[in-house]
Amino acid sequence: MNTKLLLQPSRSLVNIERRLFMKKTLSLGALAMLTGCDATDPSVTDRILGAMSKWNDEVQLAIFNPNKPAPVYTEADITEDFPFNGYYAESKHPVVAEAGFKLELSGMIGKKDSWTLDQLRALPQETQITRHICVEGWSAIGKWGGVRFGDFLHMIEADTSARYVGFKCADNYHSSIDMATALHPQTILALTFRDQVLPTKYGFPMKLRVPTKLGFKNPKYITSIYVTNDYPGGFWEDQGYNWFSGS
Ligand SMILES: Nc1nc2c(c(=O)[nH]1)N[C@H]1C(S)=C(S)[C@@H](COP(=O)(O)O)O[C@H]1N2
Ligand SMILES: [Mo]
Repeated sequence: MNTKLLLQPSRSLVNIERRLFMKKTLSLGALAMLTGCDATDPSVTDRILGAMSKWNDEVQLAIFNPNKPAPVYTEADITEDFPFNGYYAESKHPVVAEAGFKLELSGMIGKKDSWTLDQLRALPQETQITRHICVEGWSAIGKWGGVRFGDFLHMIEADTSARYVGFKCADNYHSSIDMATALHPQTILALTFRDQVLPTKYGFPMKLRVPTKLGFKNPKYITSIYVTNDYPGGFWEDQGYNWFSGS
């Protein structure tokens, strides 16, 4: 199975899907507007909807299988020009200074002391080569290194019976994940990219790397982490993107 092709569906298909994510529902009229196709012709609508759901199914099967870890790749598979993405142009991404930086912790956490980057770097580190999938129609394989997030949560005595872990970012982005995903062995608090300090555009000082979720649930430029039972939502989640978006 050529997963590379499967995971890079046509731009228009993804755009439709993206709008569907946001709309959640779809009328025939909307489908016609989005695609410019004659939505009163059932064979056309069937083909579009069929292709969309096929893409979904294949992504789900290839990546988001709750019974299997996300696929891992080799150094040779790493995407040379890993794309930047954000809700603004690349030139506008935040630049967080290391001097004085401290990761803030709050909510249902026993040890709420903040963490410097050197303290985080002194913890056991691991790397992963996994595929990042953006709902905007691209996917890329990258290598990230950092602290296994579940270990970190235990270390700070987070209440792991809580429902959510939320993230606040230097660019005012925010996102949240369920506790099971937070404790997933492949979820890491990434401090490096391709064995170098995480470049600013990819989220310095740290990003949460969650290979079992879509790209938008991988917050970059994290400045604070909290544990809560109150649904925290997120930047895209609040605009109608499916909150779960993964396995
Ligand atoms: N802080 C922050 N994190 C973010 C985003 C963002 O705009 N701000 N965009 C998300 C989306 S939609 C994607 S696809 C990835 C892109 O990560 P990359 O720039 O490392 O490829 O970051 C995610 N995390
Ligand atoms: Mo994305």
